[in-house]
Amino acid sequence: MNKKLVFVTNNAHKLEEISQILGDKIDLLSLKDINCQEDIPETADTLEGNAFQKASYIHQKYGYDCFADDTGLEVEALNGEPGVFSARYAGSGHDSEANMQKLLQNLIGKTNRKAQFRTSICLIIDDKVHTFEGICKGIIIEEKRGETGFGYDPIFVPEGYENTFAELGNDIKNQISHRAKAVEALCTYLKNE
Ligand code: ITT
Repeated sequence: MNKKLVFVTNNAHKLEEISQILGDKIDLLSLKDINCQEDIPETADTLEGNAFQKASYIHQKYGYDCFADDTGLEVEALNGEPGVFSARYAGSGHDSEANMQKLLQNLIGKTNRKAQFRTSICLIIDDKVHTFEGICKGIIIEEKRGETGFGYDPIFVPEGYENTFAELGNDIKNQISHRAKAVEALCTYLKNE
């Protein structure tokens, strides 16, 4: 029988991406599936801390094996900003348009456009905590391009490509992204367990 794992996220895009990457090896449950409707705290000051906070909340309260991810866009010329604040860079509420505009403003006149998406996954299984990481390096372009994906995808061009994540589409994004790499490490662990 497949292992049941809850993915602790309220982001439907992330749920879709990860279920595509995991395939049918795992029975992936959403927060809806376990009837969890509350706001899960995410108040740590690191990606690792937030992933742990989200996963341990569900593990303690609902008793499921589960994992959570936290992702940030780290921009070199901005000393790693927006990083852990990526979702609320332009204020509370996940307004991707406002977040992208603020980032582009802050990069005006900067020649160093290097950035990376970093994902930290925290898995809690059989009462043990495991952490996995995935990084995707690239650059921030000057104007949005493309329609697919979410968040900062229209302004991020991954290394080795000329198109943004939002132009490349989910199939390519899911082969090379930060989240794909972190999930691959998670899958390798689950398979060898
Ligand atoms: P959950 O905490 O409910 O999982 P979230 O939307 O808050 O969902 P994160 O904290 O992991 O997700 O991500 C913070 C923000 O970073 C997110 O709102 C997006 O704006 C951005 N982001 C995350 N992953 C991304 C990706 O693959 N492509 C583009 N932007 C991304």
